[in-house]
Amino acid sequence: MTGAAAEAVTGAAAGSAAPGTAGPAEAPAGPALSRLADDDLDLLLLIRHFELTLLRLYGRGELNGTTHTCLGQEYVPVALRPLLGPGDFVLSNHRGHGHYLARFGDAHGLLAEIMGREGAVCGGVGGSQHIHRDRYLSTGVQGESLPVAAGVALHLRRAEPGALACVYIGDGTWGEGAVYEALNLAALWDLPLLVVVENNGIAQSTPTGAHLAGSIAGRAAAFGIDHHPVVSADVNEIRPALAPLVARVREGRPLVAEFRTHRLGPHSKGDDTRPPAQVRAARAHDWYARYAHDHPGHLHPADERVRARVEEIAAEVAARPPSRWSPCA
Ligand SMILES: Cc1ncc(C[n+]2csc(CCOP(=O)(O)OP(=O)(O)O)c2C)c(N)n1
Ligand SMILES: [Mg+2]
Repeated sequence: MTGAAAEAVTGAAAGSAAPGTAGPAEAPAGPALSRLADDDLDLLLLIRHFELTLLRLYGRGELNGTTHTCLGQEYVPVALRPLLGPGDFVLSNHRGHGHYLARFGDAHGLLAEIMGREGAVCGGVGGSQHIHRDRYLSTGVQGESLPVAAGVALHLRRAEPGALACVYIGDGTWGEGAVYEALNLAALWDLPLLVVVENNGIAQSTPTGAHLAGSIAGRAAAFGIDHHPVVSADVNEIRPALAPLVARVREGRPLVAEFRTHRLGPHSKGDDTRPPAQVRAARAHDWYARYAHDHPGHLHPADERVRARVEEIAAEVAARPPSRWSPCA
């Protein structure tokens, strides 16, 4: 995604048009959002401004490699955050910055990792997609994480009962056969496995309807695994609904929690193949635009504060020397 595309998303958030983009968002879609706790709003905004900052840095040629932002999907890991404890494992994917920030709040370490600067969480060799820290692991290889998560869950069931493995996958990842081997074993062995599906209706450039026969609910049902659909973007609704189900996962009842969400930006940096009307429709679901509409007095001061903080972090990290990696570190 280019800097212009970052502006497009920013413009969408502010409800204004940006040149050469899909134009302004439609009127906010969905029911009114409830007022968030300050820490939830701050975390949502941290993820939002972190992602927007990345896109601006790419636009200015200050980052290498690729990146996939979770713009529009930030509320998923924020809703899950207090439901997961330090003894749980989180396995993330190519679109994982929000997952990491919800777990650790460590924008410095992640940005340093992506920019290859001192203080990088993986010494700068993991980049955007391959992060390992404590009980957190991400991979850019679709579907790779689910069998690993099942193995981790088996270990936890035996060695640390009450802990769980949480794995984030997208709708497109249901095309990987390894997903089904893992679900089969999770069901057979009563594994404490929480599969969080961020179904944003598209896999790179392929709409879900063109790559997924049947439904994710039906596929979970085929293994006798519980399926919980989430259509809301309201953290205060999602979290209490999920809490008892996550408690059951800890007792060895695997769960697929499917969030129907919306990708605001392109797949990665400049590769949005969606027609403009589809992009506008996705923007209309943006929690940020909706929250600005429903709670302007809460959003705007927090937004300014977090935006300034992320800018400071970006300037500070960019000024650091390059990261060094040592296999012995
Ligand atoms: C095994 C494998 N095949 C292909 C890719 C290239 N790829 C990266 S993300 C992606 C689409 C993923 O779609 P989805 O699971 O819906 O996640 P989303 O990007 O929508 O968050 C593809 C095809 C990959 N990373 N790994
Ligand atoms: Mg997808």
